[in-house]
Amino acid sequence: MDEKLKSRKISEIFECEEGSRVAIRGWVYRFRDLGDKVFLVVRDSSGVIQVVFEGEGATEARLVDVEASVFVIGRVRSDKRAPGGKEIAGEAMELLGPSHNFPITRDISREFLLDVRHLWVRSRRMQSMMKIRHTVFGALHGYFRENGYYEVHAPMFITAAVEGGATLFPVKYVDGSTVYLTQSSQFYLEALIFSLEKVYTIAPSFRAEKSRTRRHLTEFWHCEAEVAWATLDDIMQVEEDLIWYVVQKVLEENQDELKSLGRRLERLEQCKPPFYRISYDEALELLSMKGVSIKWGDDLGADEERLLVEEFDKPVFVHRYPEKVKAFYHKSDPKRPEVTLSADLLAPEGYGEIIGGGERVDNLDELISKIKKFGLRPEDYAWYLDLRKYGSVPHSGFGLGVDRTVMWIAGLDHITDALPFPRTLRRVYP
Ligand code: NSS
Repeated sequence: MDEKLKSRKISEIFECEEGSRVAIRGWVYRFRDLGDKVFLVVRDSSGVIQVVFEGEGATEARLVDVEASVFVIGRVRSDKRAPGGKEIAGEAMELLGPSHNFPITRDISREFLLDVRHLWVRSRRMQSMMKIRHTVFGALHGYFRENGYYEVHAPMFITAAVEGGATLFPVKYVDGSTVYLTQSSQFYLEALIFSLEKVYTIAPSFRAEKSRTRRHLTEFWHCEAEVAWATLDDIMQVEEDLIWYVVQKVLEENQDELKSLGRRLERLEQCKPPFYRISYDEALELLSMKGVSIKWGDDLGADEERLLVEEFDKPVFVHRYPEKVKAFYHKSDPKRPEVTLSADLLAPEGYGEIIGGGERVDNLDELISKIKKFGLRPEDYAWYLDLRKYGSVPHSGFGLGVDRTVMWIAGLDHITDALPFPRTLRRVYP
């Protein structure tokens, strides 16, 4: 083999002049032996290209199988029939890592593809999703850093529930005590605004979700922000700016991936702020016009959210949920104490909630009475209560489910398709 010929990314080969001698390395995506000719479709992280071996050269090429890794040398040739209009006329091939009976063939049932996820991540679909996911994470960091937020980190081991005890994951700690995996970094972010004022974090959160749905993981990526002095209106503004920033970045950087996933770009292009804002009461009215009656005070589930978002062509905030459906830390609306200064952001096209947030209780006595009202013990929240004893300020924040956001932006059917190695009720492998 010609050691001096440096291998190039497959995407670069399409830019090369016809007749250029090139080398690539990658994996065999498809393989076809027509006797006198052997066709290999080779893929790398940047794309796929067809390589055709004839005569002598075909002997070595015949040894490969799907997903073998190869080093190929050949000349660039234009061919209208080849995907991308160019192919490589193969001259030499080195088999680097053989592959036999790659298990993903015809059986592509959901469960099977989850069992072999460590191999399915090589697929075009997963590669496109992961490239979009990469852009989403980068854009989240980009937005916050451009807008004066400090990135902070909170612990994963915690001692008291943020989002209710039902979904807490107990862990036996080194000293024999029981601690829990965090459901949200919110309380730590609240502590940090007294130092840095505007903070954010992107970290895993854990919930022992007992039900199997299209949108629940037991371990998900949570992007949370907290802002000193901010009101509910201020924080909704931040959320819509952030979402639009992320959507624009994906539209700029991932056209090919969106198209390969069959995503309709115009549905994303129209997600320009301002987003719609409706109150919980208005949401109930809308639902009742659609023939669904929800008792005032009950939460909106996935089905109700799906019905609601049918009415909107871009994301919609539902604000001022009743006190009892939102966690204890939500501040009551002074004009209507039975509702909270909370808002969920629902994504269009049936996706539903991707963000939950709002204004926090900042008064000590009010917080203690809310904790008790929810059947919790103030002593479990001692340090959190301290934040209301020393220079308390009004503040608001939110948590965005990154996997759900990727699911919506990429137009996926199931949250487990929005990350490479999902964790759900029944799955912790591979
Ligand atoms: O429960 S949340 O609605 N809110 C909180 O955890 C707040 N403590 C966040 C904050 O204000 N700092 O969760 C926020 C988002 C929610 O809208 C979903 O998009 C996502 O987190 N989320 C999930 N994604 C995937 N799987 C599960 N189980 C899940 N639970 C919440």
